[in-house]
Amino acid sequence: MTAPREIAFDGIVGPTHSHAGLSPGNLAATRHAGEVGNPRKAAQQSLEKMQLVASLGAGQAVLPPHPRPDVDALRRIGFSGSDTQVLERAERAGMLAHVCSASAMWTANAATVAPSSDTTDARVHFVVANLQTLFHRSLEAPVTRRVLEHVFAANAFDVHAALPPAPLLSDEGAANHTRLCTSRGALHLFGWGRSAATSAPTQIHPARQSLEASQAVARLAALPAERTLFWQQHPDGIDAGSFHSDVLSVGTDSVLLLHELAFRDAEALLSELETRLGSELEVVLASREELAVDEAVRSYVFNSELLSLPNGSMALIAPDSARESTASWRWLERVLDADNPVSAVHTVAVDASLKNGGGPACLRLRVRLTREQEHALMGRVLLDDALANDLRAFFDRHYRDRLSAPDLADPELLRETRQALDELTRLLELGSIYDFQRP
Ligand code: SUG
Repeated sequence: MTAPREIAFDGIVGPTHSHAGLSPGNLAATRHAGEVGNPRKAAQQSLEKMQLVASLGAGQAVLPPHPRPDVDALRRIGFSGSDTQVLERAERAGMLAHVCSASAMWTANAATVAPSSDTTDARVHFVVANLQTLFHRSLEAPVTRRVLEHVFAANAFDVHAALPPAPLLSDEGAANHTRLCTSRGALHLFGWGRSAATSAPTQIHPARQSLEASQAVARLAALPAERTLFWQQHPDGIDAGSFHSDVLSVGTDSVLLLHELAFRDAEALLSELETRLGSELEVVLASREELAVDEAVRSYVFNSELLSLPNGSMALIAPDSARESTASWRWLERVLDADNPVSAVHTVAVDASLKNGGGPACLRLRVRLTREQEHALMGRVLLDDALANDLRAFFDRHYRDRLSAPDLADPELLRETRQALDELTRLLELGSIYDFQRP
């Protein structure tokens, strides 16, 4: 068995990317509600980010978008008639935007993943996230499951269905999960926002992830108890706009970067981590004085991708909004100066995604695979230059460069998006994965 490497699976931005303000507590999404979207630019920006990651020698792959508008979901909630009538009726009832969101692009919320090196049965486990907090995101779970079952079909992988969709088991996937690893072994840190015992910890914004869900995910993922740690997100952090723990923290292997308000009682967390992982763990903590929490959320500096590169160093892929904030940039410089493997910061323009509250780290699902497991992947999903060129041409051919709320009811958009996704599944050699492709 060869040493595993991490592959970032990014969600290809769907052709209905727009700004509908669907996520309370996600300040960027709320702030940009109603703006005209540019799906083509959004898709190209995220592809450029993926190409940067691949050019650094890190693993990069793609997952396909979900079919939107989701006409079947509208039928399930009582809209009837022809597809055109269903779209019109849903628009009049104010329900259309919910079934048009391209939110599956934020694959950090698709599932939680545990690599075979850490699980009791030595398989790679995926637990699909139920995303039950928000209607538009809850629509993702069945399609995510089908896509993951398709790509990770080999026996080395185990894809679990999402947890039952109830507030008690509210699960937002890997956005609340960090795998740290030192010579003492791996530790999976699960951030959670509320539990049955702490029913309403926040004052302003909803806490999405429940402790009960995180525990269920860890059980399903076959992670032994000694490899897990469950820690509460700081309620003040959530109230400041950190709806997932990846808005105020990022970590991988022996490095953890976090804001003081990412987790409750940061000092106790760090001392527990040191007990479990030893002094090899390198932590850089930003205090409120150094970086005000509002500014950290606005700049999305913690929502960077932290990559372990083949030469043993690490690089951060930060949103360019981090450069525009003096305090955030100064903090990044401190990360670079500190005694840790992080030796470079690259910034990327992903503003179309950022306007909906999704930075670089939201756009990828980290999957650690051995070479053998990598070879067992189905479909043409690993990004190389040829695939990047094909995707770029595909976006140019099929994606609009302007999409406003009234356009969502256009029956032509439904036709266009189905045609595009049908072509994309062929381009990615995935076969027929969507309901609309099945007789
Ligand atoms: O769930 N935004 C997403 C952003 C997800 C970010 N993911 C991570 N932090 N990992 C959300 O709030 C907004 C869509 C809109 O308003 O049109 C949205 O769903």
